[in-house]
Amino acid sequence: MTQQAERVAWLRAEIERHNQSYYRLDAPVVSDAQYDQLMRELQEIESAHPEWITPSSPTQRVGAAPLTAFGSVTHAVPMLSLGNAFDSEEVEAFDKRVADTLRAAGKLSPEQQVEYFCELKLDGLAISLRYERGLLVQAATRGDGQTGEDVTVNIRTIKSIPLRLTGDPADLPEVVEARGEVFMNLADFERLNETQRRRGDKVFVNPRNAAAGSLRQLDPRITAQRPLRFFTYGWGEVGDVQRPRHSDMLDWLETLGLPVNVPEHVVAQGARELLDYYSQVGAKRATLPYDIDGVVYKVNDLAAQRVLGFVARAPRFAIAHKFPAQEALTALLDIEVQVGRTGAITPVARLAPVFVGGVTVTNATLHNEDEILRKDVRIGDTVIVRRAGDVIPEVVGPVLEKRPAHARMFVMPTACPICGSAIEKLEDEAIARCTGGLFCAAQRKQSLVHAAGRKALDIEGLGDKLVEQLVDRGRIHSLADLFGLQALEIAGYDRMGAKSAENLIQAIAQAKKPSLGRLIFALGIRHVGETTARDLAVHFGSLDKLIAADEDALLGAPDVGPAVAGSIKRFFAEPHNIEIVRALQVQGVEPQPEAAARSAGLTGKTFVLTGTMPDWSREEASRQIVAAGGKVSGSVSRKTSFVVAGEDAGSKLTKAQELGVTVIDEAGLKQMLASAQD
Ligand code: D41
Repeated sequence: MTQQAERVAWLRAEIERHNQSYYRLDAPVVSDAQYDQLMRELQEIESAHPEWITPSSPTQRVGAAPLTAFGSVTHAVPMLSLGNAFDSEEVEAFDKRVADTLRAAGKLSPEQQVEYFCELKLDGLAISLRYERGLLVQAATRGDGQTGEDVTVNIRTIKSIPLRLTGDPADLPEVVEARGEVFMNLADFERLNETQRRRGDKVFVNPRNAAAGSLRQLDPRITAQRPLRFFTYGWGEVGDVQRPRHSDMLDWLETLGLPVNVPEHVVAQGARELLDYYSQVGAKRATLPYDIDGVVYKVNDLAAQRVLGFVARAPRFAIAHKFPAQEALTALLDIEVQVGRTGAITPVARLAPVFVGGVTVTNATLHNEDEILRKDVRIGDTVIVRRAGDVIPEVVGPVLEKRPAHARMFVMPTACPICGSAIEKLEDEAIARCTGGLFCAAQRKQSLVHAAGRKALDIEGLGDKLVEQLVDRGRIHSLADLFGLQALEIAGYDRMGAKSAENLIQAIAQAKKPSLGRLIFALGIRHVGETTARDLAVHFGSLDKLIAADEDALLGAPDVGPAVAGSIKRFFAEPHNIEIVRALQVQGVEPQPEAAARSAGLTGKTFVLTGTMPDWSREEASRQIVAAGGKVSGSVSRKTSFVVAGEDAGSKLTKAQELGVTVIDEAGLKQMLASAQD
């Protein structure tokens, strides 16, 4: 070899080594500038000696010339599909089936549990990589499992995928096929969409579509600019390489330089440990840098896998345990507008009912007019609906391929659909507002619902349905009227028996002595949240002093700036609002002094405790939560704010995962309690 050819070989190895440390190990060892320097040098030599360029040179990752179509590839070993389990019973049934079969075949003793290998189920695209004599020669999509598309030139641009396997090709089988998932990290996806938006290019609805779209590019130079990643979870042809377990095979593939998601892998014995893995992964799902749609369990012993075999195209030795789907497709029937407490007009999508995230969704928010335009959502479209955790379902975007000819654009009404007042949109605000104020029944209702809320007067049993009836019947015009209600008159309302009417009147009576902060918050002054309300209560000491405060006095309160001060001033300048305050006093509402030290703490938060915590008994943890204003409940529901899970947490933890309730541990709870005292 000439000196220059040697230099080329060294540069290529060096650059690939840096690609690996950067993209696969997330641990760069050189600066970007040093890396660019090496790359430039290699490019210069290659342009002087084009005959030296090989497909596995790192310079080729920038993308070859565009294709006119993808070729097709027949997989040497078919790419299987995976069966699904949607709940713990199905996982238990899977484990039982596996154990029974293995015991019948004499591969498992009666007292032995089946050993499984647990992986995350990445939400990307399945790809097969073919290496011959250590060099990447072909990459194909899964397709129908038998035949896929040739995406080799695109796959070469993914820097975490080695173009050449580690080690001496003489020690490798002639052919090594690695299978895995191509995906995009969430942060990279956001960044990509940001760029797309800026350039006026197509915005992707989710990382999966972005990964698929990027890989399906006929122009690899575009793919090269897309932040794709890869994790190996299986293999096809591997010559005569034999290892006893799935985990050993992945270890081997990793030694060849293929990316394997080692930190997330767990070996488990029996169904119980599979469900533990599911719970643990569910608990940290939101903190993972990429989307997953479940976990995968695989019988670890490869001889046992062979005994189990396949049904149709799916192996009997593996199953995907899916998280409740957070996205679904449905028809957008109409877009209506809702009027909020402060008059904010929110467009709401009326949807054909669809099951997503564990519940049936018929409405989803579209946030505001600009958002509808930006997403290009039209009435009649098939849309993607997302429901993550306990947040309000939202319309992610339309499926353009399915847009019918009659799809029509949304037009923001110019008058409030409830009170007929003008709808206004200020220059610098995205939100349109009804100008009707408390003249608008919708705003009146929302204000009452707000005032009755947990963080305000906390009137149990006074929800939006009841408020709706009270306002529609003209029984209540303002917050003060609430305190004049009689049990008898509401006992006949929808869903109101004599007993619940009694309870409600009692709850209203109890609300006559709120802390001053809660009362201020209940008034619903714009920009005055619960913390500001409490600060104002502590600072001014009485409602009359707050009402009398001029701008300067308001600005003297903690964390009150011009926007908040102006808003308070305007609120009390409105005679109608002063009337409400006076009427409240007439009804006997007496705010109690705000204890300075008391903080909102965990008020309004409900906790469920499960498992054994390292330091605290459950009783001690309960005591701490209640002391900080929180509630402790025995069972998990959608209303649960947090599940505190210790060692050996069981079904409550699983339930929390299924409902998307946030799970924390004792340390997390302690942290929350500490910050609640600030
Ligand atoms: O992460 C994944 N999406 C994933 C997919 C995974 N971790 N393991 C998988 N294992 C298999 C078998 C057991 C058949 C080798 C899979 C898939 N298959 C798969 N992906 C798409 C179809 C099948």
